Amino acid sequence: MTDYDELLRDAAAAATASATLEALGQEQARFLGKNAAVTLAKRDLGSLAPDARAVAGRAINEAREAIEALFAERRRAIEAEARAAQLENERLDLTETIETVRRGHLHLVTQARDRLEDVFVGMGFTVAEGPEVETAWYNFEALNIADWHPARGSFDTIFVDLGAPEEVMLRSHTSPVQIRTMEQQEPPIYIVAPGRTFRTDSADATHLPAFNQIEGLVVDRGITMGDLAGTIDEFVRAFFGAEVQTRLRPSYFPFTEPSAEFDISRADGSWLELGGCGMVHPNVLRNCGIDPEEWQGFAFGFGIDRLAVMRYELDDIRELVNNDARFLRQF
Ligand code: FA5
Repeated sequence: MTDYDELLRDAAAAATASATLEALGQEQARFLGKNAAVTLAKRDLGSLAPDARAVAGRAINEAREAIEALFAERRRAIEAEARAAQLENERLDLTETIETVRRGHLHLVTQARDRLEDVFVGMGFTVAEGPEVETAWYNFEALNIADWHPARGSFDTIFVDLGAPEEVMLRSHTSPVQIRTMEQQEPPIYIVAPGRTFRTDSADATHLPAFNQIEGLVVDRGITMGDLAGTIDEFVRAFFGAEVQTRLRPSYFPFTEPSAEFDISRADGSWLELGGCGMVHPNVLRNCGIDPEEWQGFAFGFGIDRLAVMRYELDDIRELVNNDARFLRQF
């Protein structure tokens, strides 16, 4: 019996020392295989007397079961370790991926447009909109630009192949929204209309074929050029800061009389053209069923993309549409 106690201790040590299933299998064969002590002892039982045989047989079976239990337990332990190691290996570390996800934001032209709307809404204007595809009536005729008028040529219009020739077009300015508003609303009118406009202009440092304008229109009693100048001055200070100055220069637009172009001052003392403006021409008021003897108005229109170029001191207006994320991310 003492032999088996020692055998069990040896078997327990051998099982514990086995680090892999393969090593454990080899040790198991050594303690339970056909040349193992318990196997050989069983074979020799026949040579014993019947009484002794029963006692020895029971001892051998107990020893064998105990050794089998030892190896089974060790096998489970090794398998559990292997599973734990595999799980650890397969675990995904997502920390880095989450950290590199960037949030998008509004394009800087959209930011400028939103800010312009806020400034004008703060001054008592409401925001109006019109279609990007227009008819000759809204884009030209109602604005006092008859089809023989040379000013039509200066708008470099993109026509749509629909209806009569040159009858339907992508709007070349936001001024048609003036007409649509005056047709639908009774004065007094105080609106701004931002939106996309299109011309056959080739893209260069200061031009885009598709760009954005914002139109302003006021129609009320007793409106003068002084109201126009004051409104532009107030808006420019709200948008650019109190140190920026404005000036009006005489100019010509068929839909305003008198007409002017307005400039803003730059840090180096030079002036930069922002847009056109003037007192709404009596013909335009009449075209919309408004009596010019009773009502007067002023209007202005300028480029939002050019405004963004000035505000963010960009070298080239095309930066706005190149969609280079490294550029856009800065604003
Ligand atoms: C007009 O479009 C007039 N409708 C403005 C107006 C409205 C005058 C109301 C009087 C009363 P003009 O063609 O100058 O005017 O364009 C106005 C502004 O749009 C320009 O000063 C410039 O800022 C911008 N602009 C014109 N063409 C382009 C272009 N190709 N790319 C970017 N901005 C442009």
